[in-house]
Amino acid sequence: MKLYITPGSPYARMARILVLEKGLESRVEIILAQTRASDSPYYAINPSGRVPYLIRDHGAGLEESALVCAYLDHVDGHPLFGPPRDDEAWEERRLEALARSMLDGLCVWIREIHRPQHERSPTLIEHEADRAHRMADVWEREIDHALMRGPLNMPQITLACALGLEGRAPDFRWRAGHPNLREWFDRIAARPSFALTAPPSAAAPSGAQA
Ligand SMILES: N[C@@H](CCC(=O)N[C@@H](CS)C(=O)NCC(=O)O)C(=O)O
Repeated sequence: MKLYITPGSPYARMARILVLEKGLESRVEIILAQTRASDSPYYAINPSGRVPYLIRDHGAGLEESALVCAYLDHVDGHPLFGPPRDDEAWEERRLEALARSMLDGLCVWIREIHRPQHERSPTLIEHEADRAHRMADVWEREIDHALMRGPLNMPQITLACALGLEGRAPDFRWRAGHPNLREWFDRIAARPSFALTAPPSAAAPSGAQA
């Protein structure tokens, strides 16, 4: 299989974490894609131009981090990250959606602050900054949910990839006033699959944009 990524993409990072957690390194070739360039050769491979993009061994390519992660989890016939037991299924999906909501907003914010100054919208930046800080308050409470403290799952991976964007957005100061979240994040960030996929910090080239 071939997995197209950029080093700074939190969505691609989720797929890279799955590759490492599932021990699929020998089966998945990680390839750097050139995104956000008008004449990128990557568009001939994936016309949407987005990452992650997984080309299966004998099949069409897959887009969308949730689908790519689910495929990587199931490819060996021994899924580790779902589906959860019936009574937990909706709770897990609720938490994953909450984490993804934060992640999606952060990516909009980070893209905006990486634009040339004259193209940036202060209104959008303020809107996304406020959203991110509200979501950090929500997660300070939710982080004690049993599913966030139990075995690794997609809500945990998604939230950690969102919080891990702190180095890409200097004003995303979620640590202050959120001691539970800080303790949780620092523990999960030390896991080898997270440490090995940490995004480059703010001054990275455009290929590392969120
Ligand atoms: N909903 C998609 C989002 C993927 C996405 O937006 N990836 C960004 C990088 S963080 C990208 O490839 N951007 C390139 C572009 O928009 O052309 C997913 O979950 O995979």
